[in-house]
Amino acid sequence: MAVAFSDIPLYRGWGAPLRVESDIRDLEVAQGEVPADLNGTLYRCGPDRQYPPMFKDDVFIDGEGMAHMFRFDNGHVDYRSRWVRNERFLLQEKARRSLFGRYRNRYTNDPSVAGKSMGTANTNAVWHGRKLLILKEDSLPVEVDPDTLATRGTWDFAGAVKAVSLTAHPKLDLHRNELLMFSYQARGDCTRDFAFYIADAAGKIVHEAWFDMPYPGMVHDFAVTDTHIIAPFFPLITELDVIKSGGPFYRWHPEQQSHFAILPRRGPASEIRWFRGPAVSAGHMMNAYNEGSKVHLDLCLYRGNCFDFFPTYDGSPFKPVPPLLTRLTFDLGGKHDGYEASLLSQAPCEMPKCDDRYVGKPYRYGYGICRSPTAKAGEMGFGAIGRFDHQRSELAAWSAGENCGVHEPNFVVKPGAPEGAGYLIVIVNRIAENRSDLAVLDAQRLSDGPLALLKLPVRVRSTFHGMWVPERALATGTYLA
Ligand code: V55
Ligand code: FE
Repeated sequence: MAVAFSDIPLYRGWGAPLRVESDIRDLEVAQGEVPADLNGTLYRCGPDRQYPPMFKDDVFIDGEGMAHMFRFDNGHVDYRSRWVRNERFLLQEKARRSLFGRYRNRYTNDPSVAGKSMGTANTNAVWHGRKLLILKEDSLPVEVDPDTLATRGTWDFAGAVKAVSLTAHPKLDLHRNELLMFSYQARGDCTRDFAFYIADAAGKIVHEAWFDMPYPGMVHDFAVTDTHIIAPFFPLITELDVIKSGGPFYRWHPEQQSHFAILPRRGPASEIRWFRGPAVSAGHMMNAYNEGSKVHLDLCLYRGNCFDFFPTYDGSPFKPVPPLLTRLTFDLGGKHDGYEASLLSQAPCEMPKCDDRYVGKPYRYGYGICRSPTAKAGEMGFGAIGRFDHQRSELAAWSAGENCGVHEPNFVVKPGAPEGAGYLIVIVNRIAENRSDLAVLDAQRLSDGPLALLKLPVRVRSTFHGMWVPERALATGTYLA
């Protein structure tokens, strides 16, 4: 069977499968200078189609994982990308075609791969416990070599994780050197099990708590405060009869409620407080923190379904809604199960981040991809990097330019520096030129433009998430001194 991708918008232009692994020593410095104190590695991960999908309309989040790294070494930057060679990749490589069907729907797979992992390892990368883990929420992490990106294999935390999957959005507590993680549908497709895990600095599982979700939905991200974790449940729901008949893994159920479980970080599931509200959704959380008995959760909230490719259960049409940075406030001291919502900015934004030292703490600055200030009315135009100043309710932004896109920005902590003093590193899509740049921005002076712009001769197909790992953290396994 000849390898040919269908000519649909998903695979045209910037979306065209790349399928190339790159090694570039010494990226060209097109503008400015790489800061001398920037030594370490930016790891990123995204989807790229290994072979044409079995169902041509399959969703873009189902591409096989490609890991990318930019290593900064005394003003030099080297780039490398590698496929994540997990079980699915190797099976398909041998067969020279796709063997896995619709996104997460094992009932649509080729019979030859019955019982094999569908994991695509395409969403995020985290360095913890001296391991670089590539993550996808439908399966267990895959360990790769932090210098070469060579795949080492699946990691189940030395057998301690019994859940069948782990989130692609764990939270790193840089102060306690802990990795906080969860699994949803943790005993398999359509199960209501939620499992929360904490791994210590050595990567040993030191705490777990299991509880039932209100429905077997999608839990893409969660949030932590210094004392609690917040697990959100939005009504994008998996239904066994639907997937058995070859349908989508999730359908939007606006007639259901949103639920939030708040429990002490090390507490048993019996200490959960539940809060409820109307059907909303969110992919990503910016941060959360405590204020007395209150818990604040800042997230990019869609007042409706955030995924146009997961249909409404009753066939009613998708209604696009913008992601708006919103603060939800839950009162653990009160008796009712509602919460308050307040808008933090009018500007749509996604891929929210904060200074990693402030995860779970009161914080002033958040970052993300936002609508370019130069975007024309009516167009979404997510081509800018923004810094939200919650204290002054101000948004500072840098737009990458006309017909350019930006990936999630990663914050570089300057040890000992006050909150927000550091760099943001961002991959830029130069769409007209079909190639990418890497921009280094001063996080406190975004509108001045990049301190350094590194030029790639190739396209870095859009990535979802990643992290900056300082050289010191790669050597010691810990982040703060
Ligand atoms: C999301 C992303 C995924 C996924 C499920 O952004 C949800 C939300 C990158 O893959 O599998
Ligand atoms: Fe995500």
